[in-house]
Amino acid sequence: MGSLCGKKFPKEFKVLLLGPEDAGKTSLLYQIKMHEKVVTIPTLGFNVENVTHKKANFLIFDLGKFETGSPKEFYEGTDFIIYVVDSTDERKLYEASKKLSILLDDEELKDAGLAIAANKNESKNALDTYEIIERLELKRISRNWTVIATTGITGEGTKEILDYMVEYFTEKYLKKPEEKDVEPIKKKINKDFNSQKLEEEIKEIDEFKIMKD
Ligand SMILES: Nc1nc2c(ncn2[C@@H]2O[C@H](COP(=O)(O)OP(=O)(O)OP(=O)(O)O)[C@@H](O)[C@H]2O)c(=O)[nH]1
Ligand SMILES: [Mg+2]
Repeated sequence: MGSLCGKKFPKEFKVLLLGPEDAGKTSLLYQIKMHEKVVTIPTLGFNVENVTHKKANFLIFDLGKFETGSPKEFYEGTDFIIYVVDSTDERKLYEASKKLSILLDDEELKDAGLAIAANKNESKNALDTYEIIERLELKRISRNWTVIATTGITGEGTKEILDYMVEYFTEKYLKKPEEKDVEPIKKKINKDFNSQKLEEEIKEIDEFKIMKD
């Protein structure tokens, strides 16, 4: 990390909080922003907050229901998607999986990073992370992803989401290929269930290192 000292992120990152109704998007937004549980009502339109974490600036949009217009109007220039699901609602997870796959096929979102917030994790009915991966068919997704268990009531998991985004943007914008830290990424695969794509990238980096040696 030493060589990254003093390097600045090139811009403010646009982040979308998306996911089925009632999953806890607004609760998570205000846990991220204020570390507080707010009383929410179903969001009509959107909420937006800016958040700084480890010198990275994020503009986070929480997209609700639109009576006119569409959340798609917000997709342009998106750097990262936090896809929030209710880990206790098995029926909605099936629907969430279909919606996620449509979202990821959208041309405007093709370069965006992805974290799944498995929310309402404190509930005794919550599915565990492995089950969320299965239900959302995440192994079929051809971009990097992570699943982080969250709780909109206490804010558990929100720091991990911010840390993951900083790590993702550091890899994407601040590190040269030869500076990439292979070991920590490998550990993260075990810990956070990152995707096959990341494993392939690591293989490429390993091959690059062998060629260099
Ligand atoms: N048990 C539990 N309830 C939660 C959690 N997060 C949010 N809730 C509750 O779930 C309900 C919906 O939360 P919101 O944050 O409004 O959800 P949303 O995704 O923004 O909903 P829409 O704006 O309607 O799409 C509220 O009653 C919240 O208090 C959580 O982690 N655990
Ligand atoms: Mg809302």
